Amino acid sequence: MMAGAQQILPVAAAENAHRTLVLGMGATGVSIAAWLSKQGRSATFADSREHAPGAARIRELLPDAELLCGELPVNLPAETKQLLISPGLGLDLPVLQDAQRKNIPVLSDIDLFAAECTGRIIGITGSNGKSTVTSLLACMLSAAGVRVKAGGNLGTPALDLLDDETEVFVLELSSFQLERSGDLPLHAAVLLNISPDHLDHHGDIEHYGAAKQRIYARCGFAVVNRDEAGLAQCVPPSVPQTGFGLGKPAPMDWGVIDNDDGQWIARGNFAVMPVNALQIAGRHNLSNVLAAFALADSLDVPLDGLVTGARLFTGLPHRMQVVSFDRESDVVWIDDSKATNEAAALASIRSIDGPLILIAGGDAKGGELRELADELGRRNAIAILLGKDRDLIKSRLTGAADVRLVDSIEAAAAQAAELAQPGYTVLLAPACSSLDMFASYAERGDRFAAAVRELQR
Ligand code: UMA
Ligand code: ADP
Repeated sequence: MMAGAQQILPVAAAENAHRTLVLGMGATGVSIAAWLSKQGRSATFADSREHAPGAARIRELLPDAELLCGELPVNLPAETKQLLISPGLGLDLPVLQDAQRKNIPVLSDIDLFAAECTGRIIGITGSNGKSTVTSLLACMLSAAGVRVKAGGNLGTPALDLLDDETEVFVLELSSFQLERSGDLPLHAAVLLNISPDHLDHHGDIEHYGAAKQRIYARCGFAVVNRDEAGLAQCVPPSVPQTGFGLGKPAPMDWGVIDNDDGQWIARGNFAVMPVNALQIAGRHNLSNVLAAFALADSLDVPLDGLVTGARLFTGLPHRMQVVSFDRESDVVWIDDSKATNEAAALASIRSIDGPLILIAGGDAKGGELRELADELGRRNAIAILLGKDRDLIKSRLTGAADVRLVDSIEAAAAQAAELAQPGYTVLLAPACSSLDMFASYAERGDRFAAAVRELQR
């Protein structure tokens, strides 16, 4: 049973240190420990990993907590009154079934956050663009004079953001977090897009989409991507909607209009800022900017401040980051290591003109990658593949692209340097997660950039 935030155990009812069971001792588990510690409470923590990354920190925060490392309990410890679950754990755990049998509420850190938060919460989900829209919106609101904090799946766990001064909390919410939370009381929310990702966990796109659309369940304002068919139907009928899309907008929506001096971001007919004033490139990023404006529209915030923030935003690392433009060889090297699924890689590939060498591969997470193969075939691109699913990708690409297999990101960069001709772009957009070979997408991107620098010495 996933419970709503109103069922959170009151502090007074939790005097017994071990009435709360927390599953997972990663970043979320540590944030829950810090939150419990501030309330003078404790808990039992469990993690299936022998060396759970947050165990030492939890021990510091809660010296009397019971820590179970190496396997998860099958049944709830006696007296357990609530169970808190981290996003990385599956929902098929026997202990969750035990909780359901015993009618014990199962909550996420986001439920705890929402129950305690005094500011307005804006929720952002989608298969791609979440981190960009979350950071961009925070940048825009900050430039407009709003006291704002951003976090959640972005990196800083939601509970670590809590304070009484912040007016707006912008939360990136993953499908895992939404699936493990009750109906969240969000001031405004957006589901940016849905494309296949994490299918190894969710089973199919329907279950994945169902988790994501939960973001709208209890929101005050729904922001809807008009360019993605079917998303408007995910919003409950009673919730007001503002739309955004890359075409000419309806009167209250956000979109793009053509003026004498080029394309402008517009609300209805009102031209707000020129598209060429943005520092982030590609149509997918223009869509992200429109989403951020539409979300900000739900707050009473001066528009010129928002425009300043949008102009200032230079993008996040490992998202279409130019790591080198070598004038001598006339080759551009781009790190888009955060393109961890097919749709993200396609958006990036399509924002680049001219001849292309794509470095891809890793863990495809159950993705099919057929559209990627078609696109590379159309582009007559060269594909350099690495990682766990390189053979799967190769089998999709056979005949469609010139394919090379390598064993490391350094070898991929070296191979690309050999093949690149003047005018080429070398793009790292793996369409896969990095975890089969790297600690994170960031490490993959950093190693790529270092290899490129090394080749140019
Ligand atoms: N794990 C175990 N056994 C356990 C608990 C966890 O093997 O008992 C594994 C999980 O399967 C997972 C890893 O440990 O592979 C981390 O899981 P976790 O629940 O402990 O994760 P946290 O460290 O708490 O980090 C989570 C988010 N991670 C996931 O959802 C996997 C972080 O998003 C998020 O920044 C953080 O909470 C704060 O909110 C990361 C992420 O990769 C960036 N998210 C996925 C994505 O963006 O695609 C969803
Ligand atoms: P997320 O947090 O959802 O993973 P990011 O903002 O970190 O999204 O962007 C990850 C990658 O997804 C980018 O590097 C880019 O390749 C792609 N991307 C970003 N925004 C979009 C979008 N609106 N539609 C499709 N792809 C996108």
